[in-house]
Amino acid sequence: MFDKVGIVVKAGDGGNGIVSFRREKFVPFGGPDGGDGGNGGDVLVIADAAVSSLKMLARKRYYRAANGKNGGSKKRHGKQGENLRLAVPVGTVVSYKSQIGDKTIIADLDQPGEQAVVAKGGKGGFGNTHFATSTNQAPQIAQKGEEGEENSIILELKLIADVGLIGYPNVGKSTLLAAVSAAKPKIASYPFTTREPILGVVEVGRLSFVLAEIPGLIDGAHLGRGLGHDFLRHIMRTKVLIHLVDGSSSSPVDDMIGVNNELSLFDSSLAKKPQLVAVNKIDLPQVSGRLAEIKESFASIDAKAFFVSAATGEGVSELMAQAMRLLQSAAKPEAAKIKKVFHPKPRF
Ligand SMILES: Nc1nc2c(ncn2[C@@H]2O[C@H](COP(=O)(O)OP(=O)(O)OP(=O)(O)O)[C@@H](O)[C@H]2O)c(=O)[nH]1
Ligand SMILES: [Mg+2]
Repeated sequence: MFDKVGIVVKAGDGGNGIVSFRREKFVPFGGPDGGDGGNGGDVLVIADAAVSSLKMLARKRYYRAANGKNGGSKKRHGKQGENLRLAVPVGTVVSYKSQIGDKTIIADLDQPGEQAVVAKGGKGGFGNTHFATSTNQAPQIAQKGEEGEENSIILELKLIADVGLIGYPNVGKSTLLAAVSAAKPKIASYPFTTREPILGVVEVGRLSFVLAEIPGLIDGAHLGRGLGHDFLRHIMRTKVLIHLVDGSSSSPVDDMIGVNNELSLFDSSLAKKPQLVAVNKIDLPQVSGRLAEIKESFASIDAKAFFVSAATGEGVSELMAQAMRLLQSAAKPEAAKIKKVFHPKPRF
């Protein structure tokens, strides 16, 4: 898999400025005319819809942009070093890697054409023309070009899921994902078992969609609490959400509202995503004994919930079928956006 690639990028060094003096017939003391060096080329990462994987970039470890050329006499500027553009798939996240291995995200290239400078080219040095003063009209100094930046970067391709599986910790997201797909997430009776989004392919008849467990959503997630922020960005890309709540909680409906609040605090468009709510763990007697009451509490806020048991599979296939239908209708407006082009026939 090439969904993560680490490379080193080096921007071009700036060209040197030079020391030079005008030499003309009949001008005994020509002034300084040393030109400036050209800037070194930058290294950029650019999202390209025609690129589908990071495989090509993984072939090399070191990438460098061209150096700037030195300045010339007669105040000639050195040529700029050409930028190096590395094309990556849309949906690539770019981070710097520090020497101790820490990662800092610098760009999330979501849209075709979006780009990020990952190493800045060095500035060209000044030629001696810049150093002439009233007392020193024949400066013998010029500036060296700056070195171009060198950085270790990590490129990660975010796998884009169609459906996000959200909910507070420990509600049974992993259990549900394991029940409907071949994914094998760790399941345990304590919160934060899942620490990174996990994907699985769900088959519904002849169709399928990619379901992602989004872990770590707690109150304050929009502020970065829990495993918060990073994962909320993942949900931005999904088209439909399955919102799982624990039927054995004191108030499943309040849990749903709590998580939804976090979503809208993070980004109002998240709260508007089509969402299916499912009350889980209905196999437990303390849950099955109060189904009517839970149903009533959802109805009182005009919400409808599915009732499922990820453990026994009850109600699960209906939930997935509904997610598939919702996904199909969510995908339709995209198709309608394609404009028809009419080519009028030429008249003779
Ligand atoms: N009885 C019962 N227990 C369930 C059901 N679904 C999940 N559980 C249990 O609930 C606990 C949490 O399940 P997980 O699937 O790990 O929950 P999660 O939402 O993925 O939790 P985190 O990843 O830790 O946030 C585990 O002990 C599961 O066995 C269910 O339908 N019925
Ligand atoms: Mg989990």
